[in-house]
Amino acid sequence: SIDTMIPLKSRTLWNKHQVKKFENPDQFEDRFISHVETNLGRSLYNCDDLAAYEATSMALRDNLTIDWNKTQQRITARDHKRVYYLSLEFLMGRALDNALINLPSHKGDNSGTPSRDTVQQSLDDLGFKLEDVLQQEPDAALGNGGLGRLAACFVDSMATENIPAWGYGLHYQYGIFAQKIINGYQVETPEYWLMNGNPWEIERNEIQVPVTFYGYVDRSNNPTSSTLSPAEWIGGERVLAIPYDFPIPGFKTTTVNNLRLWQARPTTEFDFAKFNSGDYKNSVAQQQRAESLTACLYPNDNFVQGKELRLKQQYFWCAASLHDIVRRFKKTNRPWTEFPDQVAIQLNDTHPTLAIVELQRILVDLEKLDWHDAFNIVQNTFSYTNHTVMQEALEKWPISLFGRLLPRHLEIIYDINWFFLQEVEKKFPKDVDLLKRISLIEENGDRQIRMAFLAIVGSHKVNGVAELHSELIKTTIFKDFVKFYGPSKFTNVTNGITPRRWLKQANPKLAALISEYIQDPNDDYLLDTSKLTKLTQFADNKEFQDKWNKVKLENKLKLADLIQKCYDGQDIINREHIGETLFDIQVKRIHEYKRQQMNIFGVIYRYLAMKELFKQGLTKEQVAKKFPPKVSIFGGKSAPGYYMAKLIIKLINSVADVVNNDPQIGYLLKVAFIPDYNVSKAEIIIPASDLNEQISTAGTEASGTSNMKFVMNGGLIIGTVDGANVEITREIGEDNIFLFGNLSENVEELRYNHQYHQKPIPKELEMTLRSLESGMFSPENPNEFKPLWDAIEHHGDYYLVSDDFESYLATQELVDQVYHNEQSEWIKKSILGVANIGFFSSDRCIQEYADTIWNVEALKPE
Ligand code: B1H
Ligand code: IMP
Repeated sequence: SIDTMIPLKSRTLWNKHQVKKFENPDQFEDRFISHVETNLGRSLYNCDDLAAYEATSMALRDNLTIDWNKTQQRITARDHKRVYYLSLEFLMGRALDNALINLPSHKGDNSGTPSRDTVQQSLDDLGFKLEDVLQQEPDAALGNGGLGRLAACFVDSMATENIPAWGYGLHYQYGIFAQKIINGYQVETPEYWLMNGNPWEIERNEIQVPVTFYGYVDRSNNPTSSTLSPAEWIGGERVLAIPYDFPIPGFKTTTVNNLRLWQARPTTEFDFAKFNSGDYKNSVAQQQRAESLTACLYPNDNFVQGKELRLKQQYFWCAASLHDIVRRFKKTNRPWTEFPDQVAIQLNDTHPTLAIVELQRILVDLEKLDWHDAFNIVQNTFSYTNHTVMQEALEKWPISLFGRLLPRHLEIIYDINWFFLQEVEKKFPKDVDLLKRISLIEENGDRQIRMAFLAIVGSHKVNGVAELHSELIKTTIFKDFVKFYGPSKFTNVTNGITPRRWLKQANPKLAALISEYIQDPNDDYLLDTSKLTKLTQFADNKEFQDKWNKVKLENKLKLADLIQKCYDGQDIINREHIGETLFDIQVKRIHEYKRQQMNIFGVIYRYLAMKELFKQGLTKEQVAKKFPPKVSIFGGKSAPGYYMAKLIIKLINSVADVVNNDPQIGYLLKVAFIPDYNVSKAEIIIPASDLNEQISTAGTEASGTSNMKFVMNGGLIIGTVDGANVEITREIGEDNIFLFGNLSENVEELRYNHQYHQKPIPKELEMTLRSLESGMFSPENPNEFKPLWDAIEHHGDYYLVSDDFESYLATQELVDQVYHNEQSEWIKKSILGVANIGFFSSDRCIQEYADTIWNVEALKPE
């Protein structure tokens, strides 16, 4: 039943004035101008591209908001289960083009209803170019990399699949920093993405959730009671959480889901003690501090810093979200036992693990449920996704810090642990070592809470993000938990990407070619990606191959423009030869485990080998036979405090400096580092790739998702047998991917060998490292890159560059041969890749979560 604040007698008036969506170009234009003149306070005399972007966005948001209301009312009226996706990161990128693609009308449907094309035409008629208007939008870059972009693809797919779902996150004032390259070094600058306001968000000042920190636990009412009975937490510091809502449209559906991001605000309570003592300035300063809580995203990928402010962010976000979820549930008047039938909460890594503890606290302390009844509800509500096995990325919080900030939550964690260990003891009596290993508290040295273990105990399902990774967590970091719970609690859901953004939006020309040939004018293949297999029949078709190649060429030219802009107009890429130049691309966060260092060492080796041939008197044509034209493209941010990653960036830029300015080499080899890699740059870069590097040390990259994006855009992968590369190979066939390197099962032994035996360095790598040492790329400071060769030669080569280097080079040689001597074969591989990438749609992924973890069904609009 739907309740309302409006008296029944007023209902007719409300219904009479029901707000309408714009439903044709004329109505869009009307809405556009009305936003320019009213909301923006501008007019035709001063409406620039920015105002056009804002007005277009507001017009689209109006439509989405109307459908948002309908969607939410439908879910409430049907009393349908909701999914809540808790993620500290949502790397959304731009919203406008995405909203345009999700407009109801599509090619071939001449109903006159609005589509991207009609809006483009309207803007043209109003005096604007859609391309320029789209450029006005800053990226919503509230994430680091894969984990944050995955959350963004998931909200897209949940809306498209009509799953009633809300994302919950933080409304950071500053997203991931902007990266500048100055003299070859990364420099971070703050990215204030809200500079011009944000037409996509609805600030809901009417909702204010108080969140408490510090203080103490009061048991004075009942001094004999144990920690298991209700306690009162007297907080020491209070802030308010204000939601900012972002409508999430789906493709070919009017379902609009919600992404709710919380921002911290000071409470209106005033510190009168300070005020009376005349310390007005200080009491204002204290209030202002509240807002700094959600000021910025921690810019580390696959690394935890363990700062108190981060823990505060996590609790602030979990407490506000849980408050909202519980409030919504209470409106149903159902008994608490039905909470898990109405609510599924997915934890995107361990960052929101406190939500488990917070729900237990609400149920026990505030709702007075029995401890065990409460914890049953908790376990049936939550599920946890693990995204990494890297030790430095596993969250652990020191007891001392944690207990000061959240004293009651610490008690609850102790009690969860107490009951858990009792169960373990019952099942495996007298195994003291097991108890120590499996405990939620790490006891050696500074005592710490193991957040991943807490997430496992508080959830009914735990999943990894690709098959290899999901197997790996069961045999390594979570081995003891498999022993205790049995294997069925642990499962796999292989990651996916949304084909709307990563094919249709990023690569409109390829999308058009595909829909033409598979005869799908309404783009249904973007919903059912198995339809892409129809491309198989054209893989050998000469005419189709030519068109395919032409699209790639146009995309490469577009990327060449971007690179030229990044290099202040300097044209690094020779456009005359662009069609025969292999674009070899590695774009992702800079990390030693992702091995950008191996890639750039490969480039250096290639350069040295080419110079050697020239020295032997070979002509450019002869050298080109062995080393055909290639441009090596890099992009990615390093965490600000990650010394080695920053050094790798500097090396790439130093190598670029030398190679790009060597007239003997010319267009045969170029190196480019694209600064400030982000979602909107990815949309230009990925469609232009011939070859994509996915070369992590086997067993370190949980899944990777850009690998899927590259294949979906006709790029071929050179990669290790790691993460989702394994399943990509299975889907597209091993003839269509270039795999190399050691396998994850051998990594431990190889590392051991480095520790205890001097292993010889392969001669190509030796040559490369000595050129670094000679100062060839840093004449001013020959020792600049010493840490990079030391890591391999003296510090155990943890990432196994020396073990994989020869196989990497040999595979690169194979790549060159196929690309240049068997062009038609290459294009065929490219086509077959796209034809068979359908499995990696995030729609499939969301269906798996819905069926096997959330137990939730779609709720379609009527
Ligand atoms: C991934 C992270 C991550 N795994 C900690 N772990 C962070 C860990 O700020 N932190 O503390 C931030 C990020 N990110 C990535 O997740 C994996 O490395 C990828 O392989 C995977 O594709 C992606 C999505 O599952
Ligand atoms: P919430 O679920 O209370 O956060 O409300 C979100 C939105 O869902 C509201 O703005 C309404 O559009 C819709 N909604 C939720 N509950 C009700 C209800 O009881 N009556 C009418 N609309 C509701």
